[in-house]
Amino acid sequence: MQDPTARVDEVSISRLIVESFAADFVDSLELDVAIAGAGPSGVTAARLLAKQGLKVAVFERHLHVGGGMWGGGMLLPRIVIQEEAKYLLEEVGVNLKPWKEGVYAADSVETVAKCTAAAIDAGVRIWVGMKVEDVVIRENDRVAGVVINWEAVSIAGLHVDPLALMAKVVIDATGHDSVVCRNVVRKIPGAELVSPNKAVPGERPMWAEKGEAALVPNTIEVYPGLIVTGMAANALSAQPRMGAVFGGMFLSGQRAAELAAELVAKQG
Ligand code: 48H
Repeated sequence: MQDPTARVDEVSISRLIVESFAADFVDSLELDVAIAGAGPSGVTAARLLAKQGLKVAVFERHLHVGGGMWGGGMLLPRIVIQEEAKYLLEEVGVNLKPWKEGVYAADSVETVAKCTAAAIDAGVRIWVGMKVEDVVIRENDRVAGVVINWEAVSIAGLHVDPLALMAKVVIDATGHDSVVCRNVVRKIPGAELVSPNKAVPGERPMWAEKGEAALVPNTIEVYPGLIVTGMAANALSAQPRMGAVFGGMFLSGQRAAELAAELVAKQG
């Protein structure tokens, strides 16, 4: 039998990595939906959209996906899930342990792994180490794509011009900082999003039940072509944080997917 190590000389390794990356990345340049942030809301929205056959990519600034899930509650790797969101986790194979009526515990590592794997299996491309630093606009300032750069470039403080790609819809799933929405408010005169004169007020102090209840109603198209989901939605509408309860994040991701699918359909 041929020695398998003989097939992997340095040039073929480099060629494979560059060519394989280039082919997939070029395929991500025109998307139905571009999602900033691979936390629970972004990955759930991505999976549900890809399941409908839409072309979806997620851009995550870190090298790891999962956002705030890994650390559970204060580094104890458990997250709390309510009955209403149970099926969104069960359909990707997460084991939920009943705790009291309508409330379950999930292992945060298992949840990240299974949600991510299911999204990839549904056809989502997840690009890590890439930060969404701006949006592309078209007529009437409609959001029409994202501007991306390596997170390592911003950490190093280098002046490197970005790349851009087009998307029929952009979803801000960047969590507490609502990065994409803040950027739109800062750069587009008159873009007030949901709160006149106080465009991105930020989240309010903790009130778990109120914060959870606010997530789905605040998952909206905040600006033409831009949907906000997850913690970013609460930050945008001055709603409370909720600690390590995550049901609302998954349900908000589901709502974002519904809205995005409708907008994509309208654009044809
Ligand atoms: C690309 C970016 C950029 C950028 C940030 O924080 P997340 O987990 O967000 P959600 O909303 O899906 O979930 C929120 C939840 O994790 C949480 O924080 C809770 C429940 N908090 C309650 C409380 O009381 O504190 O994920 C956002 C992701 C992260 O992975 C970021 O690295 C990433 O977005 N991100 N990716 N471009 N500009 N900014």
